[in-house]
Amino acid sequence: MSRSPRLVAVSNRVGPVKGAAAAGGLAVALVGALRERGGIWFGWSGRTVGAGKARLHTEKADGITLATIDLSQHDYDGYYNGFSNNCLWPLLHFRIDLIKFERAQLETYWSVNRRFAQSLAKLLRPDDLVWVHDFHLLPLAEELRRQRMRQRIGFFLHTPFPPTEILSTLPVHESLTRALFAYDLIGFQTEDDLARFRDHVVRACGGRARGEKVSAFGREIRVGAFPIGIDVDQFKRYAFTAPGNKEYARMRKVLRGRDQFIGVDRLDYSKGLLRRMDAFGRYLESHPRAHGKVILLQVAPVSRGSIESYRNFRQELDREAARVNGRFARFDWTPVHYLNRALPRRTLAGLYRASRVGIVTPMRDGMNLVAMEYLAAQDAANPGVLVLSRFAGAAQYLREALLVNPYDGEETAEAMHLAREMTLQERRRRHEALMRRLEAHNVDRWRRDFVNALADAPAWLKATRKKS
Ligand code: ADQ
Repeated sequence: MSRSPRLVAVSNRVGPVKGAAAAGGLAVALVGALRERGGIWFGWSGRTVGAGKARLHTEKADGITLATIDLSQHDYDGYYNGFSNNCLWPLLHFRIDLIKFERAQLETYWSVNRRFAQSLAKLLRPDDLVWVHDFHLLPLAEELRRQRMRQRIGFFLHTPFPPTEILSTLPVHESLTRALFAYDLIGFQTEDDLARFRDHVVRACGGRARGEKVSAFGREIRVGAFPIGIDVDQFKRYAFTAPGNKEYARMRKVLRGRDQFIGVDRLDYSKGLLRRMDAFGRYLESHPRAHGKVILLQVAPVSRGSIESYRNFRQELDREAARVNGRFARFDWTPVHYLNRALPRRTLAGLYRASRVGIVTPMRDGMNLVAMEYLAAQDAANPGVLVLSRFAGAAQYLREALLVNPYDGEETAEAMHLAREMTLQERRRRHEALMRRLEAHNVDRWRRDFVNALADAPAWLKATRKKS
């Protein structure tokens, strides 16, 4: 048994342990870290039950304890669909126009966080390191402190952090920011997100920010940028061994020499799918020689389908894809292939590999793992080209991609053209540089850097005493 402190990961959903590799990104990273330290993964069970019937379940899998609690339908609606996805998600992606703020939902959000804290507190040991993930759980540390928990607690935000002017539109921004100061370490995806957090603390909360130390509300905490990455070797393997290899060969056969552009995104308005369709239409408009020779494969599984803004968005996208096809299709060529389905990761890897261009054009994104997966799946001897939005966190690291402003349809269309025409030499030069960056920022480094920084953060009691 390792002598280092035990790690306790907390996220809205608890991912599979056995099939973690298949589930991808976060599950792989967390399971690796939890196995190393014999830890607990805590979160919602994914089940909704009658009010008063919620239970804590624990099970062991591969040396990791999975601890989950149920939620009532009312709690799920208020906490998950309501405040998390109808208010915080658009806010964090700079979409004030889509925010639906309801005090009753905020209360449910907070009470679910309290319930999480009460159940989790019973499982914690004094020297555990607690690592909380994402915007569903902003007040969790504050609620754990109420339960007299003194452990080191870190928080990682997977989404962007918005400018203070946007955040301040949320009526309760101050109590949420105050709650963040119950953590000992807060991690962001990029330096820009970190800078916006610092700015918010100074300008909206009267706090101070000096390097990695930020203070406000009578407490000093540590902050940092910890860019998430992927397991590069694993994804390469997926693309070049069965069944990914087989999917690749099958796709090539189906394509019959045509070039494929690929987009893979949850069906979410932040991913820029509407403007991407429009840009592809513009590309076809201005490059008639591409007709019959290029297709756009857009894989977009339905996400958060019970929320109205998502349903509306899906209808608009259906219309936009149909518009481009209606305008340009011929009896022997359909330019847009559009699937609303999740695919196994190995299949995805084969499809990425078979695609000449990867199109990743979110309007705003915390990082974007698809951009990295596309690169890792390329054949280094004859790689495809990544077209990447400047507003994805990944653009701060993947500088050799063709960077575009997704609000500029003409620029995006032109990048599609440049990507398809790029010489082999140029493609290889860019791909080589990008792979070096991917390897430097792989997912192991992300979780090691975060967990080490959390272990080094001053303990709760010490930090509080110093202030008083
Ligand atoms: P997401 O918004 O979900 O993640 P992203 O980073 O692109 O966005 O990750 C999506 C993952 O889902 C990828 O691993 C991708 O392969 C997978 N996926 C997408 N479509 C799929 C399909 N049709 N079938 C199977 N798998 C599919 C949030 C933030 C991001 C941040 C990540 C990680 O919004 O900004 O990069 O967390 O921190």
